[in-house]
Amino acid sequence: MNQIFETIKKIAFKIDHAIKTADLGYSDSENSSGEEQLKLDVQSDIIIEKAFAHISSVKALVSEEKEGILEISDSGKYTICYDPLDGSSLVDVNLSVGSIFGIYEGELRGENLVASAYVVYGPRIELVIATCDSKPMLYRVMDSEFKLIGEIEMKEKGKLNASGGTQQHWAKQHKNFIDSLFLEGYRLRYSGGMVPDLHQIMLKGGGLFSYPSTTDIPNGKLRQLFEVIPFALMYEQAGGEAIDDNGMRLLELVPAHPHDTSPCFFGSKYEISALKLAYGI
Ligand code: P6P
Repeated sequence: MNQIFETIKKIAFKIDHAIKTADLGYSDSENSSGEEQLKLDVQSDIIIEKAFAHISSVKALVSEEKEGILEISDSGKYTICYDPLDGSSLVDVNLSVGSIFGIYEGELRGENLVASAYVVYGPRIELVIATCDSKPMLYRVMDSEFKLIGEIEMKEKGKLNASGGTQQHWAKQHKNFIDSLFLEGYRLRYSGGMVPDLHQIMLKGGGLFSYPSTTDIPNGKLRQLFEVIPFALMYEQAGGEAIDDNGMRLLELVPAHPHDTSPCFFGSKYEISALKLAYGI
């Protein structure tokens, strides 16, 4: 597993360089969710694919930017599902973006996630790694190398409210719940980048990130294998919770298709309990 984490550190430097130097235009292709791809999306995907191509512990790769499973090695143990550059459309307005990695052993489902990692490309490059046996560990680049900063632990109750999705398409019960948090004094912190938005809530002590089922996207927007399940491990290991709109743990998701999405709620225990009450789940 350490071979994989060390490879992710090398990937982080390469993608950070690409972000700072690449052409921010659109390629003439679409990803498997039918979204237009930036040249940077394609370039980031290639960086990751090349980096893992000869790592002996890697069995296969599944990219959010492509259909299908790329077999790497029959003797490999882990399948890495990754979003090479989540929120990439924010690069051209100079906001933080990230890469997300879910490391699975066996069938691609929540219960088989053994570790997850994400990189934040912001004013500083930061990396967070969590396994099923550890709290999320925060690393920060200083003097051109990753330095361990420490464990991430969320408080029981936070102050931040990252409310995703188009508000005009929210269910009434969701709007009432989100408004109730603001009436309690929560502060809106939402950039449209899942990685920095979830990173901020974890590091600033807690709160709630929500991307619900909406009338225009009933199954939610965020992808189970590449985004939702990897962050669910992060939040649970940091002492928080991660559930869907039925109250099921996101780590119990079983995607029918690699690009399936799910409504998702990540937060401190207080906020998730309040959401369950509001949703009657
Ligand atoms: P919306 C970025 O496109 C992304 O996939 C996530 O990074 C982010 O949380 C979400 O979409 C933002 O979606 O609909 O709020 O703009």
